[in-house]
Amino acid sequence: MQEAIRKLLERDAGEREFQQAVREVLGTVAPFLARLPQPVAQGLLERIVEPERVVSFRVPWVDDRGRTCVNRGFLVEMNNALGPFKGGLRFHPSVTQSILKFLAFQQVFKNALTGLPLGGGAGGADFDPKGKSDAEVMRFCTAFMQELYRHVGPRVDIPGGDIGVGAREIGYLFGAYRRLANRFEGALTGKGLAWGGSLFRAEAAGYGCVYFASELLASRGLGLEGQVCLVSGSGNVAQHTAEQLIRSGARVVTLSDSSGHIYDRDGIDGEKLAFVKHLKNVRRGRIREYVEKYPSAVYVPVDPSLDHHPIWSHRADLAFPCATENEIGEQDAYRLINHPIKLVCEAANMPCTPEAVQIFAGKHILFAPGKAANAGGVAVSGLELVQNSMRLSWQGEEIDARLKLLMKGIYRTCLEAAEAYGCPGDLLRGANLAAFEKVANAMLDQGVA
Ligand code: NDP
Ligand code: 2IT
Repeated sequence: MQEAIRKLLERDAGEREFQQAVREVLGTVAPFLARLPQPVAQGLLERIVEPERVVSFRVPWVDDRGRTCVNRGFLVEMNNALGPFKGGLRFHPSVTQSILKFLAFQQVFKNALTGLPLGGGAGGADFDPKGKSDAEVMRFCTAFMQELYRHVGPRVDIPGGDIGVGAREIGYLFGAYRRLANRFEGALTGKGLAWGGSLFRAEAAGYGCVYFASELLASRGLGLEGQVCLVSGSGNVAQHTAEQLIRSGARVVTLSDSSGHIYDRDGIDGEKLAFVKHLKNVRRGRIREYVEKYPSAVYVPVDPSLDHHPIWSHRADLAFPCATENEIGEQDAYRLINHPIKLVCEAANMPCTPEAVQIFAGKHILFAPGKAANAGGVAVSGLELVQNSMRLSWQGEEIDARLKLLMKGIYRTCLEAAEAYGCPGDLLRGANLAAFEKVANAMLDQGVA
């Protein structure tokens, strides 16, 4: 199988993140493929790693000093066998085609697990919203949408948020879409509540992760109460993961951004989290300011000379990586298993390297794979679309109840697939096999399309 995957990816040489994501999924689906005649399986694999469409475009805009800036925008439409393309938009200087292909590939299988009729995609640009004025961000979003509007729409491709794309950016993008398309329709998710957004969309990815982790812990007779938790990041997913952990009686002791992390041994409570939300979402400041406000906490700046990330060295029971891909490497995993950590829940997309995942598996650490655990975000995006089509909005309690049910359902789906394919308890294989089976069967039903 490894050789077959290598051959499949020959054309994508240099796309490191995409290759990593493909290997992770295809490396586990041999038991499903073995049921198909060899030529059918081969044709399926060749189609599944090839995006339906990749659009790359110039995004020219003018900064506050009157200078012309040019960024590179992308839209990756990976697979629409189950429904219209859907995935996040990422604005970050590190964005490349490889990163968006990895996100889009993962999204295909994540969306399949939600049970909603959604295909998978992703988009974004190498634009850095950090340090830009609101007016600059708006000009960039307007310029980005000048190309994107040709490709998106409620029946075609419906992007939502991801790193660097939150409520502000979705607002500017939607404003531009509405004017360019001359239609008011659900072409984006994560919208404001007054103009087609859904209650609980902002909370969904983080809350959903905690609901998933809670199911997994319960299977071992454990609960969240009193558990010491490491949370990385301080953006949308980290804030809401921390919020739901705190509500569940767990003790969150870390948060981070790309410059460093804070460690608060007393625990981050509701009031401290409200400070972080204001710092990050309104003042757009840095996490180091936490220790100016709460001096008993410590701040540790990033040290690029280290072979590990010190945030994972603090003793804890549970780890929730909520920042970005590959933030838990081999050396971090060794530290985590020594605590010993009881559970690692991937709230970000692909935050654990393949080596780290192997180390956790070797020690039978409970492991919640991102495509299952963080699917609550896109699932509530799916519910936002349903509300838009029906031209109504549901109450918050109704959506939270649906989110809980969805996360329970995803957990059960992974567990049952793992059981059916002879790897009981292995949620990563279970998630991949259940999702791959669903997407593959839809593709086979629809012929060579
Ligand atoms: P945000 O932009 O709101 O927050 C991202 C956080 O991660 C920030 O604290 C940021 O720090 C940090 N970060 C970003 N890039 C890096 C990096 N290269 N190195 C270190 N830290 C970094 O994004 P989200 O919270 O929305 O997304 C976080 C993760 O969750 C991503 O993997 C995303 O794909 C995934 N995800 C998001 C969903 C959503 O609905 N938004 C749903 C499911 C998954 P800084 O401010 O310094 O950049
Ligand atoms: O990774 C993800 O699932 C997201 N960034 C959410 C995408 C969405 O369409 O809501």
